[in-house]
Amino acid sequence: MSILLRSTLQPPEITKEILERFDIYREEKEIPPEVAQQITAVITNGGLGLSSEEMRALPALQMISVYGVGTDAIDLVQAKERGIQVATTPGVLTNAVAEMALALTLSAARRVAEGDRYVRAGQWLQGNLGLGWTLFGETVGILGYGRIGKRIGELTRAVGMKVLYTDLHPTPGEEEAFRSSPLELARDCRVLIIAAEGGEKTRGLVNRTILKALGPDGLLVNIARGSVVNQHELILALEAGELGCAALDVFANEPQVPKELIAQQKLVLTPHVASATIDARRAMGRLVIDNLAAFLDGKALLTPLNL
Ligand code: 8YV
Repeated sequence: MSILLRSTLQPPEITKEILERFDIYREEKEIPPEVAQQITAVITNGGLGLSSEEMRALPALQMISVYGVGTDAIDLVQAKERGIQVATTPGVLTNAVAEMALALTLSAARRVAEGDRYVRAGQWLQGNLGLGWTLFGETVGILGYGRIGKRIGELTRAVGMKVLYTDLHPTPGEEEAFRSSPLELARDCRVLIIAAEGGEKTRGLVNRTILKALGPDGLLVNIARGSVVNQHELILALEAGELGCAALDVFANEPQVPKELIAQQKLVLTPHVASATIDARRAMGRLVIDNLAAFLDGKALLTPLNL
């Protein structure tokens, strides 16, 4: 047994190929110590990652192949110290994730999910659903202007929104749209979309002050990591009417979603599915396999992280 598979990959033919081509140990509960000694590579996903303790329990580990782009659940410091290579799946999920950001934005502004429940519950017979609002002419603020953030910019521009963003540095050629802090960004936009990395640097970054600045007509969209938002303060801001609405694909403690969020009909809540299209997942799975095969052949990884 030399490769630890932490979770099943979709579509099923990807997992089938992994099981056929590699010497796989499928993680269920505790990994027996004699197996742990022999693991040289791990296949994991963005949510599960590989914690400090889990990594320490694998003394022969040399490579981690991530089915996703998020590495916030992986102890990268230990990986670097031990010379463990890490590969992710950048690029191939950008369109899927950015499309989901647009879908959540549209769904919240036009009350799509709410309208669906309204029809199914027979409420239309008693009267019309309340009004939504048009995205055209509104301003979107993108927090985290990397690959995914930039694609969200293109898509939201296509529906007639003005795009602003914040990141560590302005993007050359797009200096005017840059805002130097999330607070400044929130003040200047109606829709704030989070596309930043998770992890300690961004933990709780979107707090009540920022949500208040977004305001009672504002919409918060998150397709990144639940940890970027202070979820408790988000609930308080929504309940106090300081923030208008939220459309969330990610949460602080997945798959737990607080009852206070579930109770609010105007919110759009999805189960961490931004990259979950057949095309994106197939391409992500292919990259996981190809990176692993390169490692086993002693070749350079296709999409390594620069640790
Ligand atoms: C996936 C993700 O949902 O890329 C990431 O970091 O969170 C997602 O693309 C996940 O890795 C698959 O479970």
